[in-house]
Amino acid sequence: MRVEANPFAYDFDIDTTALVLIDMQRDFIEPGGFGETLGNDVALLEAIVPATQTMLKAWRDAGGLVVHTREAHEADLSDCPPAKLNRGTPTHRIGDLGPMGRILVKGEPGNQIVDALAPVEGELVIDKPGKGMFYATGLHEILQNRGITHLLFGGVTTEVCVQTSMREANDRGYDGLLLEDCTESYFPAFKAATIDMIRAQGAIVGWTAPSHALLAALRGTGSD
Ligand code: TIU
Repeated sequence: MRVEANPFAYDFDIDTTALVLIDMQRDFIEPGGFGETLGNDVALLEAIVPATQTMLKAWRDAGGLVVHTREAHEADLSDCPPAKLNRGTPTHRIGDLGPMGRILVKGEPGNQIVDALAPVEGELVIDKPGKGMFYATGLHEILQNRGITHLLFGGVTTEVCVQTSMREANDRGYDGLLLEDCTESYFPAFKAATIDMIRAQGAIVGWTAPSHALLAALRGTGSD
């Protein structure tokens, strides 16, 4: 299957490709979570939910593997290094009690994936203590065991957890494609810069494409 992508066409087989949705959790997308405690306007991020939902449905219908990640820490914060815990001047720190429970803590209401994109049986849900999806998660081994070589990325935020995960994936030998309208940042300029730098220098980190290009490929109306 071929997607019209940048900087050039992206070829993949559904059987060896996973759709990865990074951290589409209430902590980043809804008021009262980690994103807002850092001083961000979370309204921008909610806007990508409909396009991401359409993509998720099409990928499920095509029979592709779905991976959801959450940025999530143990209740005792034993997996949260002081360097992460103490960074900046948020109104609430990781582990503090906010309106949606303890910030970025496993099992809390704010740590759940938004309802519109909730995982279904058979999909992978990976809790990650870092920004990247491979650090301390075992995900590489899981994907290798399933023969996955290609990863389609959506999620938040573009320049933090999504970009870190794409770079980690690139270094592990995956071909990654970022779905441009299924990712968002609190800073539009950072999103634009991230898309530019991913596909620069002949896809140095990977490819990017609007979701309609992937949908067209799945419908068989793409270029191949
Ligand atoms: N702060 C910010 O932009 N992002 C994060 O802290 N985590 C993710 O991107 N998921």
